[in-house]
Amino acid sequence: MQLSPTARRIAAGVLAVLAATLGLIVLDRPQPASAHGSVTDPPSRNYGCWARWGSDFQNPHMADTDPMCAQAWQANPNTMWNWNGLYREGVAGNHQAAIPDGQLCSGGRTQNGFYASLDTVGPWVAATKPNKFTMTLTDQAQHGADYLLIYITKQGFDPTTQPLTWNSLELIQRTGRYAPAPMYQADVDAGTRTGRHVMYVIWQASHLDQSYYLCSDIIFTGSGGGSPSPSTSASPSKSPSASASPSRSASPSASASASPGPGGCTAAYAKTSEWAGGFGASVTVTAGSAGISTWTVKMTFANGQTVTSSWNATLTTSGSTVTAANASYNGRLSPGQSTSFGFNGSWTGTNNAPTLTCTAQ
Ligand SMILES: [Cu+2]
Repeated sequence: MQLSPTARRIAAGVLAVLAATLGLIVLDRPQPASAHGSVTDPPSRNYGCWARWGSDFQNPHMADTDPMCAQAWQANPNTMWNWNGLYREGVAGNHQAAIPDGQLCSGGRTQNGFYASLDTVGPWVAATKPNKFTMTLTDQAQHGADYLLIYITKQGFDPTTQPLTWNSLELIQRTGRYAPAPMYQADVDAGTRTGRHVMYVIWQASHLDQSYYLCSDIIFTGSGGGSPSPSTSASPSKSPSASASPSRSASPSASASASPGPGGCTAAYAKTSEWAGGFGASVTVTAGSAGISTWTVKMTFANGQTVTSSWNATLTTSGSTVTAANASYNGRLSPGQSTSFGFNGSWTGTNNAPTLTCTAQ
């Protein structure tokens, strides 16, 4: 049966009244672990902070290695715990009218500014991507999508020093509908952009007029696709806490190491940050000429490094070998498509890249 949005809202209202009469409480406001969604690859700002630090959010190293996450956790930890709840209702498609410049990443300070810290200008940790990449939106509630609007900042805009505005964005793509599913993907072509950018995704959910506003920070390698080029380097930027963090490495160093696995995938490793005793890394997994449905990346470390936290994959350690298995939402890749996972680790002495083996099915 096809109901108009209005009819659906009325029906939902009637159900809510009935439920209340029965003594039940019906809430669609953010509650910890409530089921909605966000862009998980490249990670949205608060999803990334949750993935990198959720199990370790009191780690003092966050302030010098990931200062934007540190300020967000300080402002309100619920911004991260509710990484999937950044939405407004009743916008009726008038997104630009509803959201003032400088407030794009918080959905116009939606929900009383619950997500306001995501608008803070500074060096957000960014995912390294080739210029053609696949973005993944995870929809834990399976709302479906009427459309996704995918914007990327114009070349020359610097998100580490300038507030995000509508005029700083270029609409790259408006997708069609997605039937309700645990995740939605879109192939994105960033053109000839290089360096640091923000991808801004508006997800118009289908169950009612609910729209999500999601900022993901990206460093484009300038390559057409596949593995990141080794010449990547982010423009180092001043951060409010940079002066207090002498050990913070100024720019990510990427070292590509591809190995054609028997199942048809390659993996490329990039160290994204390093500090005394710790480091962050991201690994890009690219399917070969045949599509794949699952992947595993075996990383063998020669210098005794250990993993302390990870995101977008499940990591298990056996001696000096760490095996990463895809998450539920990023195992399936069509030919040539890429996804990435990341981790934080500890090191002493030498911190060389691991050798990688990618296998897929
Ligand atoms: Cu929802």
